[in-house]
Amino acid sequence: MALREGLIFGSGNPLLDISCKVELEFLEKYNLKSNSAILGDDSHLQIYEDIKKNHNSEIEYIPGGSCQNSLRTASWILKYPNAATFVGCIGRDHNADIMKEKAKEVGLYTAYQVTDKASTGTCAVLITGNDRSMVAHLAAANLFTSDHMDNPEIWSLVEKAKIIYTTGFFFTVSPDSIMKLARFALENDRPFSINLSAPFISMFYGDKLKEALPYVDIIFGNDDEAMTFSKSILGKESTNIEEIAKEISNLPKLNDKKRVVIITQADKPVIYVVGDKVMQIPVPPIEAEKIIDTNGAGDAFVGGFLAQFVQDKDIEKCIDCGVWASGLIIQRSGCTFPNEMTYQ
Ligand code: 26A
Repeated sequence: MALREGLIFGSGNPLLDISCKVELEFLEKYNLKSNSAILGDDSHLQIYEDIKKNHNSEIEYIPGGSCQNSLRTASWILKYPNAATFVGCIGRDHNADIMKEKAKEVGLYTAYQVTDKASTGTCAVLITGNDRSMVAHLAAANLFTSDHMDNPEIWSLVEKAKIIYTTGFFFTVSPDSIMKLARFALENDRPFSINLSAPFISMFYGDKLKEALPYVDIIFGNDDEAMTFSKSILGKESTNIEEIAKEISNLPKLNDKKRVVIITQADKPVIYVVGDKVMQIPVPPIEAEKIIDTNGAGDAFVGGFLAQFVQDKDIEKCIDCGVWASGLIIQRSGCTFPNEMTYQ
């Protein structure tokens, strides 16, 4: 399939990651789990000051935001300018400029909504060993409105897309824009894909997630998120990921295509379910010394998947590229890419 502009359309929270290695006591002070993502509240306002005071030399500023990471990864793999479009809301500030520049470097087209009412969102990424605890301060990202997509230039990119992707995280911001994309996808026979993103989405945004699910053709998540989904949405406590994935695949759907459910489990095999068909794809081991941080691993997996999907590759090939991309990203800080490598 020939590459072209606008193959992937994605919406999410554009965030600048402020990443730093911390001690476990630091997480305890703010009552944070070592491997999770949450929305920050007033009790987290001091985190940035605190890391600056204690770790100033080791702080890294990396473009982040889950969907934006996936689309930067897909763009970097495809190496075709503007093959993917990302929308989300930013402020008018230096952090926004850093993100724009980093997106442009890999050829991701960003059609940001810009607000004067808040600064660009940030995410504290607190690294302990191989784990990362993320506290998002959405700020401008929280002000995204679905009418941004009514701009004819942007809507034409939705219409052009071969696949539409959004994150569970975005349900905290703009469920109506998710539904707008979902309805378009259904009516125009375009695959609609989402990510479970974090346990708190199923726990606290379950109603919104349930409303979108009948439209979802491809759903990504990790084992933790699958288990929370089972407990909060299916009402069943279970640790059997294959069974949970099967149940998710078989939940009611508005078109007659079977829902594809893809659950990653860190270094354990990726579980991939279509209806009642369950498959496992092994993940090649990466030596512990080579792992820098796992920030962005799940996002890179999705990016690799999407990059192959839009080239009409079969699901196994899409997952293989996802595994390759996430393996690469954990050997680097955040979701950043080596220039010289390409996926074969
Ligand atoms: C609404 N929340 C909590 C979030 C996020 C988020 N992206 C969007 N919304 N919390 C963390 N992230 C991003 O996840 C990436 C790693 O998977 C971080 O910015 C980080 O780049």
